[in-house]
Formats: sequence, structure tokens, C-alpha cells
Amino acid sequence: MECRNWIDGQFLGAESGELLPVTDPSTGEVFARLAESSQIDVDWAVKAAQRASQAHWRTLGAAQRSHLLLRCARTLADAGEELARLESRDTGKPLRQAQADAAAIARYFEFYAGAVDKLHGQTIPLGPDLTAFTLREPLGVTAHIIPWNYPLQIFGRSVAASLAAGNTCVVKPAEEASLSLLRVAELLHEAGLPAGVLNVCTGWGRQAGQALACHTGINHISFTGSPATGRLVAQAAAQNFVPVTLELGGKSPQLVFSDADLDAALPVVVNAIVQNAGQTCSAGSRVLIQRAIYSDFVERLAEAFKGLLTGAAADNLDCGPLISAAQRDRVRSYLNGLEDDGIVVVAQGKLDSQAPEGGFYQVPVLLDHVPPQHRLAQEEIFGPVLVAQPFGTEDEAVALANGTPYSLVAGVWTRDGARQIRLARRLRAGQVFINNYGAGGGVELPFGGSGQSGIGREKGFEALYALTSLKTVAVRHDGA
Ligand code: TXE
Repeated sequence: MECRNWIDGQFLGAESGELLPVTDPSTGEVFARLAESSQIDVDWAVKAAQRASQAHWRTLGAAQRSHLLLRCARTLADAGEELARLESRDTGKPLRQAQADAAAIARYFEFYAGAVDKLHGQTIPLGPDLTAFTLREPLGVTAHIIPWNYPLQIFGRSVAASLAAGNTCVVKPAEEASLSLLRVAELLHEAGLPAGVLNVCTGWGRQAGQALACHTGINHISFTGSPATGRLVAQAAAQNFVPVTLELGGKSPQLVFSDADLDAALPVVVNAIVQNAGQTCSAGSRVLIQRAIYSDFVERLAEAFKGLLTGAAADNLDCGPLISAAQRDRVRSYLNGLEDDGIVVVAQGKLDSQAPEGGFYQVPVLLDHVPPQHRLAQEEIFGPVLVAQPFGTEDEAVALANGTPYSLVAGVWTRDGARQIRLARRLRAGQVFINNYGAGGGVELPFGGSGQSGIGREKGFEALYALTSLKTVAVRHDGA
């Protein structure tokens, strides 16, 4: 399969003619090639987006934009199975997880289709002779640099919001997983999205991604990825005084108190680290357990981990492969020399006997006795590795939970209502979930962190506010 960029309503090969290989994580085999875009291709895409913005998109009536985005949502929903199969092959995630992602992208378009005509300014009373009001205007062309872990979902949350806000978009998917987004671009065109409103340039991050981040025709950048690359993107944005939204991952804790409904907590704690093989920005990668129930709960987690099966994406097991050999080696590097640090592997999942030889597999691992300052407890591993840590008091739980450079999500399991509210306020996280984790996807819920987790909020109405420019107008009308 040879794929081209989607620019100005058509597929176009890279100007250089160069291609880069796409590997199936379940087998390690190359099964497609992508256009290796350079600054020239990115420039074509940005110019197409600028033309579309000026020609019609930014001035299109809210109701018309809403209807069109709703048609996009229906088209994506109809193509859900096709998109899920593509995503599953490309990213290695079990098919049912990719099906959930395909449903989510349609839902993002549906949500933002419904939000377009509810995006209002305000009126500000200034006295009898002056009336002031605010207008929310499109920014222009927005850039979307997307990682490989959830291409469909992350495209949905940032591109649907940006189109709804009246912007046109240029997307740079990850070199490891671009296929579903090229198909999405084509489908959206079929649904009626005019040429140039959405453009997709594939290629290497340091080449196509950097060219997009630095382009002077861009008016906003949404980036999801690593803190190191996020810093480069923010520096590029600073050169052009362009606002950025950075979503840079986490080391999110789930706090399990002794009064919690442990039967309810257990499967959710396991799923929060096993989903997408732990390659999730909001993965619950630390479980903090109150001492009174520590051994019992760790034992129950261990039983669950031993039953987890890892294998090829198409086999739809608990866990698929990691995205690449590099990511697998990165995760394994965290698991070397554990005994020297006194860290205990409490339990591991199993590799399916049918898993192809060349796939990038890492079974889920549950670790105990990890010192709070150890890199396993501090750094984002981005693999199916869960660190268990005990705490005594609520204060200790909060100190442990807040004791990393990240602050994306936290989960709390307790039946004590007052403690639920106290912890919701004391935990340093962009989202706090009480007696659940993720609220079923959260298209409507503002999402993002601070510190090493990034800057700004996506999802919900907050995304629309970030993707519009606020203009204040004051009118003097003497004699009123
Ligand atoms: O990320 P990068 P990588 C974390 C996770 C993972 C680590 C490395 O811990 O192990 O990052 O993953 C594009 N200018 N997350 O190397 O480099 C790149 O092409 C502009 C967490 O894949 O950040 C891709 O599209 N763009 C995260 C995107 O940036 C550049 C999801 C992400 O790649 C660029 C992914 C540059 N100079 C990784 N260099 C999350 N928050 O969910 C690369 N890119």
C-alpha cells in the first residue's frame, strides 16, 4: 500500500517522491509506505488551508457548519468498522479497542457539530451610553501534531473542535500510524467538507512536524506527544507568537482507600494500565493502596495480571503489541536491573502462543517496593507496567499522588463523601475521577494537565474557547 498526502481535496505524492515504511506492530513486517513530506509539502498544505479559510470556511454560518459537521459524524460512524480495522493493524491495538476509538471520533464530530451554534460571546454593561460585547472569531489555520497511540481519537478531539470554531486545519500524524487519518480526510471530503479545509501531511516529526510547527502561516498548534518534542514545538510557536495546546502525558495515580468498593475498583485499575498496552497519556500507571488492605489488594491485582493474555491485534486479546521495536526496548529498559534496587515483580501476564515472532510484545507487569523517587515511580514508561505503592494516611496519599512532575489525571476509590471532595480539591491533576476512571471516554470533559503534562485544555467547550480569538467591541451610543 502506497499512501500520499491529502492536500486541497486530493491525494498528492510528496514533492521529493520519498517514502517511509509503515510496520505492522503485531508482526514486525512492513505493509505500507507513506509520503515523506518536507517543508515544501507542508507549505502547500498550509497555503491550501489559508485559501479555504479566506474563501468561505471562516464566514460560513454557524448552522451550516453544524449541519456539515453532523454529516461528517454520520459518515465516520458508517465507516466505523473499516476505520477500526485500519487503526488496529496500524497501531497494534486489539480490534475492540480500535472500534471504541472509531466510535469516539464520530462522537467528537457529533459533539462539536452540536456546539457550533452555541458558541457565543458576552455583553458587558458599561453604563447608559456604552454597550460592549465580545465576539469569538476563528483563529485561521490550526496545526495538529498527532501521536501514534490514539490517532482517531486525538484527531477527533482537536480537529473537530477546530473546524467547529471556524478554523481550517493541517494535520501531521505520527510516522508510525498515519493510515486511518488519511482515510478519515477522504471520508470527510465525501461527506461534503470543502477542499483545503482539512489537509494531512505525513512524514518524519523532525522534518514535516518541525516544518509545520515553524510555519508562519499557522495560527495555533495542538500537540500531543512527549515533553521533549513538546518543548521544541513550544519554542517554534514562541518564534511566531502562536498559541499552543500541549498534551504531554502523565504518571497518573489511582488511590484506593480501605473503605472502597474493591470489587468495583479492581477491574478498572487493571484496565487503566492494560488498555492500549499502557500507551495512553492518561494511563493509571501507579496504584496507591491504603496499608490496611495493601497485601490483599495487591494479591487480587496479581491474580488479575496473571490472567492477562498478550498477542496480535487481530486476535483481540487483553493486550496487543507495543507500537514499535524502539518503544518495546524503551519499556524493557525500565525493567532491567530491578533486583538491584530491591523492586519486586509481583506478577506478569502471558504471551499468547500464537503471537507472531517479529511482533513488539511486552506482557503486563505488576511491581512492588518501588521507592517513590525511583524513575519507575516518576517517569512515564508508556507500557503495561503498574507500580503499587502503600500509604497510611490521607496526607501521605496526597503527597505520593502529587509527588511527580506530571499532573494529568487521578482516580480515587473511597465511599467517604467528605474525603471524595477533599481529595478532588487537593490532588494536582487536570481531571479527578471518583469511583471511576475516565467517565466512559469524556468527549464533553475538559482535559489537560500542567507541569510536565502540558499546557491548555482540550475536549468539551474549553477546546472551542482555546481555538477562537476573543474580540471586544465597545459602542458609544450617546442619547440612548
Ligand atoms: O513522541 P514524539 P514519540 C510519550 C511516551 C513515549 C514518548 C516518545 O512516553 O514513550 O513520548 O514517543 C511529532 N517537531 N508520548 O517519540 O516525538 C511526531 O512525528 C514537530 C506520550 O513518538 O513526541 C509525532 O507526530 N513534531 C504521548 C508526534 O510529534 C515532531 C503520545 C509525537 O512524537 C517533532 C506519544 C518535531 N521536532 C508519546 N518530532 C501522549 N501524551 O499521549 C516529532 N514530532
